Amino acid sequence: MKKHKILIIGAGGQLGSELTQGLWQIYGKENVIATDIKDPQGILGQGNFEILDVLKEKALFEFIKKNNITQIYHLAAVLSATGERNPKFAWHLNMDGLVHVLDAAVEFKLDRVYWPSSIAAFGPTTPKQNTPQDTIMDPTTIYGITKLAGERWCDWYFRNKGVDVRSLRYPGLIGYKTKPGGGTTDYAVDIYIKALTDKKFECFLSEHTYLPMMYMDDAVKATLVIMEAPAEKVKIRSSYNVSAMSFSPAEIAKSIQKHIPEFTISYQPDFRQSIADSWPQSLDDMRARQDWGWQPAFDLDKMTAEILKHLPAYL
Ligand code: AKB
Repeated sequence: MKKHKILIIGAGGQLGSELTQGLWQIYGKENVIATDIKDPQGILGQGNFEILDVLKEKALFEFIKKNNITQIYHLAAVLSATGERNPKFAWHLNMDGLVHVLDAAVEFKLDRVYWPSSIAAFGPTTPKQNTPQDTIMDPTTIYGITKLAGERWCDWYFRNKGVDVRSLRYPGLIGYKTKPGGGTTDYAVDIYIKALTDKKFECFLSEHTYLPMMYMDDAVKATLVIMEAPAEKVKIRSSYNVSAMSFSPAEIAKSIQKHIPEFTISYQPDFRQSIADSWPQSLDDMRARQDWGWQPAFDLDKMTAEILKHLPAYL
């Protein structure tokens, strides 16, 4: 059996740090190198970690060669809210970083590559309920534009260069081990922290803003399952819809109140409201279920119970 040597780019982020732990468990710390542009914090502290900037193509290629890398998880990206503040840099990192990785996959004949897309690749005229896999995609944020373009790059490298690239359109990801950075769905992480520390939360989205969301354990599971799937089962090479739950700020507040009755929420929508309003409210992920057996395990109340149990140790 071929030995895997895995490189994670952007391992210090919210998804990266938990995915790294999952990969360490499966493949062993010696076979999984976590990298980012800054020293690791928190849960990445005791692993195989190195500094690497995906925008430095030559250094990236040298790193892959020196370490005999066979697979890359490329997670480094600017998210939706931050991307609107610095659109040129979001384009540079999100696009050039991806193309560097895909070129490296060709050059070093990598076994496979993982790259995340997002619900942000959809836009205001996309059907909002049960958004189909194949539908109108007219993203209005620069982040969403890079995700849609990135999907097309992945599909192009698969068809024209034979790169075995796999991708998921993540909903908002909710975890408690690391803080998120710069996303529109991040209120659903902060709300748990504030529920425990202040017993109140001011939300930057309005009360009934429905968005698709996913608990981090499910996101890590979906990522590992699609990466383990035999190549012939991965029939979509742009990116798969994956879904777990949808809720509004009012509903997550109610779920928290079942554990912390005195918790209160208020609403002060800002520029992120129009980003949220341009995204789907729920997704049809039938293709992921049929093609490679996707099945989420967490709904809103199960996730809330889990987070409120474990989060205090991380505050
Ligand atoms: C964001 O809010 O920008 C991200 C996403 C939905 O991709 N969490």
